[in-house]
Amino acid sequence: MARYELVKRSVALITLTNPPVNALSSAVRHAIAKSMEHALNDPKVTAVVIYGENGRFCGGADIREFAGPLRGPPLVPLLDAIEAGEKPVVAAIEGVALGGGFELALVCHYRIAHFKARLGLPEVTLGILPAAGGTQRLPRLIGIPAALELITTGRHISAQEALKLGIVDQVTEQNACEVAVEFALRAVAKPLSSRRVSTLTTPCPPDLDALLEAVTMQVKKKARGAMAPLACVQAVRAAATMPYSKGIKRESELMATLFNSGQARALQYCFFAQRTAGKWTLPSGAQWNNSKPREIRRAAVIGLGTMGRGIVVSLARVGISVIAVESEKKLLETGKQMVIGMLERDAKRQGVSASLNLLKFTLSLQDLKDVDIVIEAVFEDMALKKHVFQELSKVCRPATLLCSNTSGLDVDALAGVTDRPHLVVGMHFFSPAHVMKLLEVVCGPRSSSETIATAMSLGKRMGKVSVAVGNCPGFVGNRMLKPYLDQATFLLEEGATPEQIDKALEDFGFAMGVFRMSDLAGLDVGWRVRKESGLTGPDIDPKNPPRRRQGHRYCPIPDMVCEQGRFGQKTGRGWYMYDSPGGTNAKSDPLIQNLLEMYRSRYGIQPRNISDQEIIERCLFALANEGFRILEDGIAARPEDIDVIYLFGYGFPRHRGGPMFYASMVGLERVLERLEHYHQAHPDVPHLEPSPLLKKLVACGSPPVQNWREHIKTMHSHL
Ligand code: T1G
Ligand code: NAD
Repeated sequence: MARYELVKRSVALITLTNPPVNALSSAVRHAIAKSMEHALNDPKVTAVVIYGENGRFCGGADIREFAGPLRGPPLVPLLDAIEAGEKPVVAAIEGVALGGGFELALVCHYRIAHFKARLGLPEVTLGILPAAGGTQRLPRLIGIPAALELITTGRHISAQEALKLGIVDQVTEQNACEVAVEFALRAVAKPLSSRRVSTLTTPCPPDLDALLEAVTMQVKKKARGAMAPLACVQAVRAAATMPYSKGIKRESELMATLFNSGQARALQYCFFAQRTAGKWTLPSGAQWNNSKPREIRRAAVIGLGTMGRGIVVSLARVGISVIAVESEKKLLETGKQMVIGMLERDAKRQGVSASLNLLKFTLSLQDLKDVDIVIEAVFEDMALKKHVFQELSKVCRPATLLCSNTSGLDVDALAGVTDRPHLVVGMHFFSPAHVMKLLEVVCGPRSSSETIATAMSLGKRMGKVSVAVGNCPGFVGNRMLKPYLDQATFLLEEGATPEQIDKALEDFGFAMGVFRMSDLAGLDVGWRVRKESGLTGPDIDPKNPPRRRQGHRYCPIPDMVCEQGRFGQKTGRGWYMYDSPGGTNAKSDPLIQNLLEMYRSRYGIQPRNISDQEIIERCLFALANEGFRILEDGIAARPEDIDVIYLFGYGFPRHRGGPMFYASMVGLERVLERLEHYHQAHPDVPHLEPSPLLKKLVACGSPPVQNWREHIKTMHSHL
């Protein structure tokens, strides 16, 4: 777990050897303690270098050990002893120095970083805080404002930024270990007292209280209910106002509160769920580690609308050449200017030149003969998409992969019109596609494992979190959205307002409530879908009871809003009003209040007071209930996949873990009981009826979410 060797006759080189990230497991801590003791006691040793094997210094505490009792030497006294030692210790940082790994570097007397290294204290993203002295040492080294920013965001910084901030002493393009050994030899004669960071006085701005107050407000607003960022501010305050010996106690108290919280469990679950999602498996036995993706060098994107532009930018950013196709000259030119603008802004931010030579814009599909992959992003219209796929089938060489960015249409129906159904797969990006991290890879029944592997790996290369899902209307994310949206509009009928519902969801932690989100996405999109599915529009049979469609309860309020030309932010009016079309500042609109009142009186609905609890339960339990059905249907392979989709695609609060994890935290029995209650009250709403899988899990004693798979595996997989 750590190798000890003597180099240059007098330097003890301690190399952490715990792949893949040299996490500080109990065995590693034990090995460091023994090695340090040896080095400090051996008279031949004049200096020490700490290094990590395989070009990775250290990824911090071993998160997998958090679930069990602490074993092995605790980190704080171990690190204090390294700092207090009488021989200079130099950290040779390559790859990453994160969390406890960064804290280990902070107790070394000098830090040398490779120019590609990244450093940071990401504990806050795991619902905890840097608890091995990080909140006390970093402010002493770089001052309160910079330390607050790094600790409360968990942001990784480059070696160059670390040098500017005074965190590292030298950045090198050579082997950091070799440079550190030479550095250590030169450090032997120098006094160490000023190099012990815990003994430094924290540089404090004169207006410390005002600064902490302002940061607390700012952090609170961004945290949306997460506790860890605020605890981080309190810990840094201790570094400013207390001696190290007291500050470290405060850090430990705050950590104890966070460590046992549901939020920390949720955030740590998210960390592993994200990694689990990459490990897709098909019933055929093909999976992430036995299916080879194809190499993608040249891509094409069809349709340069909202989605196509972002997809082109995401591809070009990672060095893939792209041919972008539009249907009309004017649209092609507009799309081209937008894409170039986005790439130029990118390049300006990074201080490099935009990779515009990778791009080609055309009106002709004939130009796509030689591409490796095509991503279609034309209107959501099956006939049009089928036509495009038929054309592509004729034009592209037989090995070209054909992908669709459809939000919910049948990917297999598209495969069926081509000469290569095994090379067809859905690549469902989220808007704006150059920003949003989620990619649903929609596996049709005929998609080959190589095709799926290629789409998953391309997504990863584009910086996306890719999740493999089965093919059904709406796939996973949009299929679950329907019951969630329906509940929100039913609650409007019954007496709630858009403001109240949004506030309840935002207090829960959503980035945006459902109505603000709909205004942003555009209300016309759903309206078109409802018209196409025969739920609204001029062809509806007037004999239909007014608030029922296809045998179920139906709320026509969203259609009424659209009929008034209110499509959301883009028209300056939607569920809210905005200063102008395209505005983002949502204000309550009395016209919507009137519309709701008139609607209720027209249908004789007596509005009632609806509690925030009911809003949360109805919206979120309906959402999770559909998630259970998706698992039952084999459309998602694991609850983790569903949670990752909601975290990265729909703004679900990370500190709640995702809809499925949240249901397990609430308690499956309670979720079942509430769904039964609401279904009894609303028997004409099928999605409130508890799913068989939920009932089954409750009957099995409500196992933790990581064990649900055992209860699902007998069911049919569409993946
Ligand atoms: N503990 C346990 N496992 C870890 C781990 C860790 N710290 N970091 C990574 N892994 C596993 C990961 O689950 C995956 O496993 C494999 O390593 C490769 O990871 C005292 C309390 C370092 C930037 O938050 O951010 O220190 O899926 O796929 O893309 O104050 O991993 O193969 O089975 O992510 O190259 C703080 C977390 C801990 C860093 C590498 N540290 N790690 O990214 O590979 S708390 C962190 C990362 C702490 C102290 C406190 C990234 C990475 P598997 P990967 P990667
Ligand atoms: P959009 O209307 O903004 O753009 C579609 C573009 O395709 C238009 O510019 C149109 O001119 C072009 N086009 C139409 N037919 C064409 C053809 N034959 N050849 C070349 N170009 C053609 O639509 P959008 O929002 O970008 O959606 C595109 C696809 O992405 C749809 O399938 C949609 O469901 C899906 N999608 C949209 C979102 C979203 O939030 N907008 C999110 C995920 C997926």
